[in-house]
Amino acid sequence: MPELFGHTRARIAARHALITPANHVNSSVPGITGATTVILINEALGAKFAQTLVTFQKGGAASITASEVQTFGYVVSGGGVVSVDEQKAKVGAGGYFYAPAGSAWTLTSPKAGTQLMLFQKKYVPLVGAPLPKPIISDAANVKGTPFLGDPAANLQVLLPDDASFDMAVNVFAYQPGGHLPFIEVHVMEHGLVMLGGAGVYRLEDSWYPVQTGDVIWMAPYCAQWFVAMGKQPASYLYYKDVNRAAL
Ligand code: UGY
Ligand code: MN
Repeated sequence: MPELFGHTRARIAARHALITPANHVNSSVPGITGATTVILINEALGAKFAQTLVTFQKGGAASITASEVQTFGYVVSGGGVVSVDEQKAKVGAGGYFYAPAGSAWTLTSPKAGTQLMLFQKKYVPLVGAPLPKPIISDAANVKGTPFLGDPAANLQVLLPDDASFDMAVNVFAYQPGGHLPFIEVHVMEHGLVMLGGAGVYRLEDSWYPVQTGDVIWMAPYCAQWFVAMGKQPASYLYYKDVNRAAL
């Protein structure tokens, strides 16, 4: 989908946004060196979380100190060594980690061009629920399930389905023609990146052609629907807030 000179597929609306790789502008972020960092979604947009893409050069590193912020990181491409507190492991594409609030994390020895997608949110504790524990894992080891029984829409839930967690991150993979079964309208907010393939995303009353690398923000109650198009399967990684009281 080449863009015409002076045109963009990006759209920043009050309750949703689409940002394409052609729109990226880097920020300098404390703790990240030898890398380009693009803050794709944060409070400036109206979101209650941040979604950031880090692309490492050889010799680059991320070293983030403990705070009230929890971090989920997903290796979109390349690989490196991740540590969260005392845990340490090599991760490749599809590898991911979860650093709870109060835990420090690092990514070191990245292959040149490694892309790491981060979802970060201030942790909201729940009385009676223990703090979540650090995780380093791989999406390849997470069993998917047909979404609402549809084998053309496969859902992998990467974090434990447990009340300790106030965020979820999932991978949704669709066969060509596969689609969300209905137009969702819900209180949960989403941040999303297309991992592969292409399709059409409905956001409120607009329909957007989307492809690999595109990022979407959906505010709470943003009407949403997706259909995968083309000859290849399409997949996206997405964040949502979960497990906390309505009031
Ligand atoms: O988990 C979800 O709300 C998911 N079905 N939403 C989405 O894919 N846009
Ligand atoms: Mn949804």
